[in-house]
Amino acid sequence: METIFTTDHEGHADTFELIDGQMLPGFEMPRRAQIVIDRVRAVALGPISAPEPLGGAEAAKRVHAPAYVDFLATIHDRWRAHYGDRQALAFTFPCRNLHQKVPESLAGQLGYYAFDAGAPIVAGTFKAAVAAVDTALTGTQRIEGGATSVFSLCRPPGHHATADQAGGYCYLNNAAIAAETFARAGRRVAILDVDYHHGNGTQAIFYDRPDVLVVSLHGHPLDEYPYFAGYEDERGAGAGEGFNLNLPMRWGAAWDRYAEALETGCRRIAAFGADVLVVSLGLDTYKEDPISHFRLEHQDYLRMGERIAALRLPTHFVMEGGYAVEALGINTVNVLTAFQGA
Ligand code: OKP
Ligand code: ZN
Repeated sequence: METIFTTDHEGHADTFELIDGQMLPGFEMPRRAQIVIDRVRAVALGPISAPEPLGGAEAAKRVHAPAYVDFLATIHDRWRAHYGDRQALAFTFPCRNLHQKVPESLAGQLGYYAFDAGAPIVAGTFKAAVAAVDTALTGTQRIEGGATSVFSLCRPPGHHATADQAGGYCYLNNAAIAAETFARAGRRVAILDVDYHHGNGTQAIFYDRPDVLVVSLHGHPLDEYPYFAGYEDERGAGAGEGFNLNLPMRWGAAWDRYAEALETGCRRIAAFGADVLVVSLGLDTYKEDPISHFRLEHQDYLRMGERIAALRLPTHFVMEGGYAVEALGINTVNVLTAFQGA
């Protein structure tokens, strides 16, 4: 399996995030991608290629509001002119049910274009986010060219990003952009999101559409971030009703329970008749993950890769979360090697 990767993510670094009321160094750090690419090399998963320059900033507008992408492109320069070279972070959000104008101020725009204070923006954030989109678009091209699988090693992750809001370490929704690109090429696309957190951005982007199936396995919103989405009764809207499947699990889920949900999700994908699969590959379901509460073990990721392979679909793996950094390479590449060997 080919891996698409660039070091352009490295400028998205030295972030701080609010954890339980304290500002702490961000869990979503450059070393995550480094340890995964190291493991890809160590097991000789396959060739490693740089992304093609596919115009990720413009292509992102296939799923994102143009004004949101333009905001991301310019916000840190504007921020830096006032506050110096430190991170910009949303901290005030629109009130429910009030008419929302796009503010002119930095703080107002940061809040308008975010749903939480979990997506810090530093000088290198936009370059990294666009490189991640180019990575996912290059992966998509490989599948369109006939590859049966590809691994897009994107960083930062994307699945929380909505059409016009950053949040949860996410800015541009790499997997959604890949899926939309497949859909525009006439493919019948399913997205399987196995990240520990509900992919609220991906869900929202495709919620009213019957042509892209979204299946997500995640920590139950009663327990877990993003708290306001991910319930089982969110099944899609209008023409999209029945084309969103949420499979939430309460804290403590281990492989036995997880495997049942994965089986349900995979059967739905087969019934949908997908001809291409995008996997939002988050590894924060691991038992040692510092911000998560499932109990998967190294070898469970082999079973995950085998089950996904049994769908017999061209499969585009797109990197999402996973914060037990020292284990992240093994867990990620276990999914991929088992898929490849199946
Ligand atoms: C991004 B991805 C934990 C706070 C959680 C946000 C987590 C974002 C995860 N106390 N903060 O889905 O891996
Ligand atoms: Zn996650």
